[in-house]
Amino acid sequence: MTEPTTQGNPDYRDSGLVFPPGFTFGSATASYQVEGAFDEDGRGPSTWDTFSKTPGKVWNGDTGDVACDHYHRVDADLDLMKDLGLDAYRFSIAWPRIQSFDGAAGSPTAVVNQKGIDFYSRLVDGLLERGIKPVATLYHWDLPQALEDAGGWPVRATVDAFEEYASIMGAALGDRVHTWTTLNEPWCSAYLGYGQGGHAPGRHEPAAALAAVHHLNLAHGRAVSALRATSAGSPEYSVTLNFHVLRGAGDGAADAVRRIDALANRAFTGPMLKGEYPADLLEDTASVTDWSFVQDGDLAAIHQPIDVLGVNYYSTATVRLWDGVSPKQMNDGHKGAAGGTAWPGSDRVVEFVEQPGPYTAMGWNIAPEGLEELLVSLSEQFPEQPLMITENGAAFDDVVAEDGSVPDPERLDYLRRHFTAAHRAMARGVDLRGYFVWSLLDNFEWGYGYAKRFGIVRVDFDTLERTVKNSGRWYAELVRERAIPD
Ligand code: IFM
Repeated sequence: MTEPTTQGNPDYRDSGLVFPPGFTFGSATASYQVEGAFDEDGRGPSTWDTFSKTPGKVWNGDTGDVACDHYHRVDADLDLMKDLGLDAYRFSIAWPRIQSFDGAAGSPTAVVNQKGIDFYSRLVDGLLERGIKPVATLYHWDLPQALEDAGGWPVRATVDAFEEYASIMGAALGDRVHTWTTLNEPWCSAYLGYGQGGHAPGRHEPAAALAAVHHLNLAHGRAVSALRATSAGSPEYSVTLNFHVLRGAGDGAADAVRRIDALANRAFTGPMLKGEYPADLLEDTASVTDWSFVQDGDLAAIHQPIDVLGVNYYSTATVRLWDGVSPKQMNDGHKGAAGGTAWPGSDRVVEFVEQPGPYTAMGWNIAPEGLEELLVSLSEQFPEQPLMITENGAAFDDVVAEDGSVPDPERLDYLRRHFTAAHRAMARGVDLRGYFVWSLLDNFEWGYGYAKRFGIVRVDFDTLERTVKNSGRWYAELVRERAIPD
């Protein structure tokens, strides 16, 4: 891959660029990553509690038991958001706080936990009091363990349970939430959770991963309908996908890209935005599953109109056809304690090639032009669909200065370049409604535990003290000026 096109381009400038009125500047977190209070006020166990407490699954044995202690520090965190001037806050709801599950494994029965609802109700009210729009995600990976014990996302009953959960949340918060997001990154839930195994529940079952893809798609569609039926206000509806921006290499590059694009991107945009699975996806995976879990009426149920499509973007990937002989490369940014494949049907066909740097602390290549390219491509594929960047940001090894400040020039530069890329996409006609920086706080970064820091606010995990990093100050200035600062 070449150096980012935003560098060395005489027409390029990265400061002073003005965003339109009404553009939403936000920041995001997720329940298991920040809340802590893992066993308080009726919260039951999730798959991530189980997974993180299984030796060898998460770096250093870290868990989300305490995380940023956001559950107890919510008021101070809300004040922090106000100080930063955020227009919107994207958070997720921990399903295991909302329903507790009883009964034998295989047939769990759910009881509503009012204390869990009360927590999110207070959060939403606290946001509104401070003039911050609540953007609520129903599912950011913390599946109640009882539902996993009954089969998890590969079984259809989980979709029924999710629909019920969506109705509960619609009735509880649908009068105040600004935007509902059904799922965060179903690619990770399905393929990393059930195929590759680097995420909870850590299974290595390629056919189950594809069944999970379908049931997550169906859960999205049925949740949109359930939320619409129960929300008393007039919220917007969305889903967040982590798109893979792909480059091809070698002979057959186009085929390698097509295969991974089908699994990673079109497996979700096809049913959600067009009401169909791509024919090539079904062909590529025919040796793994016959897709008989797709029932009559499912595609219509999945294909619900949404107000914004949430786009998560971090880096690009390069793929090529594997020759079947050389040691296989799988540098797809999702290594770790895994063992299975995230690419059912293509794992013996395609390999991922090391990306040229520079890299973030995750080892992900920094490629702002990929964001511009992705936004333009989505807008060409789905011209009527407004877009929202629901995550973009970077982990770096921050150093605290002697005066206690946190200068993080690499993160600041990363954000500047990606905001510039988004602005360029808008100048090319993309209907981009907003941008959420990942993340508000340093937090539990899944398999990497607390070793990777994405926050624009530092969290000292010994004292839980928060310190706005220089990138956070820079972002506050961007939000205030509605233009990219110098
Ligand atoms: O921390 C995650 C988040 O939970 C989902 N999107 C990617 C982020 C960085 O890995």
